[in-house]
Amino acid sequence: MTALTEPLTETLARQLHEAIQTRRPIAQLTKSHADLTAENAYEIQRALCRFQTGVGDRVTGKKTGLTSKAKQVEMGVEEPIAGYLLGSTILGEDEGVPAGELIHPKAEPEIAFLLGERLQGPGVTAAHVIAATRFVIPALEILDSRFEGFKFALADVIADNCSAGRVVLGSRLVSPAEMDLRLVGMVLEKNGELVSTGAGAAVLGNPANAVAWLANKIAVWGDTLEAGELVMPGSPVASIDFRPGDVVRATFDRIGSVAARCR
Ligand code: OOG
Ligand code: MG
Repeated sequence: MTALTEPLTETLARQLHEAIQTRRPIAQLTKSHADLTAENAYEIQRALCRFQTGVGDRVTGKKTGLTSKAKQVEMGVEEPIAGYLLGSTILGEDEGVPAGELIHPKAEPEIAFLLGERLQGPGVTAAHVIAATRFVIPALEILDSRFEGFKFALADVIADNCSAGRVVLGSRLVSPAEMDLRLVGMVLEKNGELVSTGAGAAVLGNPANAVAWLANKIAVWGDTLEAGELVMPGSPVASIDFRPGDVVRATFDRIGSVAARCR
């Protein structure tokens, strides 16, 4: 498919917006539009963003997804993806994550980047990212696909803003300037039991590479990573189910830990 007609882009974005608001999953868009391209899907994503910011929300960050082998294998999609983060979806550790506002949440650990300076592609490298990052923060991303069964193809998950649900931020802020983020080890626990372990290098060789990839990717349609924005570089490990009563904790060497409770 080349360009989608304006009405079709809006119609598909509206279906996703309604799925988010009503917490009712929909069929994959690629089931009825088999030839949907990644470019079509980014247009749908931008239309979805306009719907969400049109009802009072605000973009306060950006995200990547599928930047590690573990995540690509988990979802069966072998390409990194880019999306946005809304202010209303960023939570502190003590708030608890309201499952009732989500369809079928999953949790995954990430090293969040809080930018002190703007990053505008093309030509952004990991070194630029580290220089522009004020702090890294231990974080859990709570994913929530709007598609039935949490299953999707590349174009579906792009249109669905990369399954963005909530982000839970820890309260410790560390400068990454003197740190080798590749070597930051991570332990993921659920309800006190070890689930998986990872390291920064699992995310495109270095989570800073994922942020650089994102800055260069969104430059294609004239977007930038802004000073003050939060950037999620992607999880080094597969996500885990997150149901009411569950407590998930991620501990990162030198960066600290973050816990999220599903309520
Ligand atoms: C897509 C989003 C993936 C990550 O960190 O890899 C993502 C999904 O798995 O539903 O956020
Ligand atoms: Mg993620």
